[in-house]
Amino acid sequence: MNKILLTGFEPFGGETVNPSWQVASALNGQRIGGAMVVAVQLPCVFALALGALDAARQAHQPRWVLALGLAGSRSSISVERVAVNLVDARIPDNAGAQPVDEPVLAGGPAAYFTGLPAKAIVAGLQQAGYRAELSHTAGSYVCNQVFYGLMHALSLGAGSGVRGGFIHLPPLPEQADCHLPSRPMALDEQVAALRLAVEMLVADTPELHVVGGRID
Ligand code: PCA
Repeated sequence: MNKILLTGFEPFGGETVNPSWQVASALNGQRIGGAMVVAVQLPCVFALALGALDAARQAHQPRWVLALGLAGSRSSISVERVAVNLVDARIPDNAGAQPVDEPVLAGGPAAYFTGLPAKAIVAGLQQAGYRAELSHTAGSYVCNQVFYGLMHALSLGAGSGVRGGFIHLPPLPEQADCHLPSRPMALDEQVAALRLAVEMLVADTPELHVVGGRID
């Protein structure tokens, strides 16, 4: 059976939980729409995260790769559209490194677009009643690094048919240190939303060409 690799991050920035790993591990081992979910945790460490992702891809040979991370200041599930070749860390990573103005990949292209049907996933989530949005920046921290590295690796394997991308999740209600929205999304709701996103991805849902751009 085809596999989907779902990655989540360990807690970082002084938090004790990270919804991205809680969601990924909740779906681990489940069959969703004809695919088997394999969840792997990534370290929130610039020097290790991409190596861990590559090792997981080698080990599991997934047909889809969906990387998840926490966006502590957002209130919706954010389907990321673009990864940039930039690291500019606002806080140190879990190994104490805080690189500023470095490329993810020296000499690499400035950016990669997601391989997900991002607008279709946002629309599908919204129709099912979940708060979701299209995002044009995954930041400049470890999540963006992993997203960029993933899209770079998948571009090298163009033709292999592996599709992937990145989704940021909002904080859980118990993450009082984060900027909590008035109605935070509980873990159950995030898990259910991501199950639907995985279902749409493995069904090879085509992209929706509706307006999703922003002026600012
Ligand atoms: N969020 C951070 C890194 C790990 C995570 O879950 C980010 O958005 O870069």
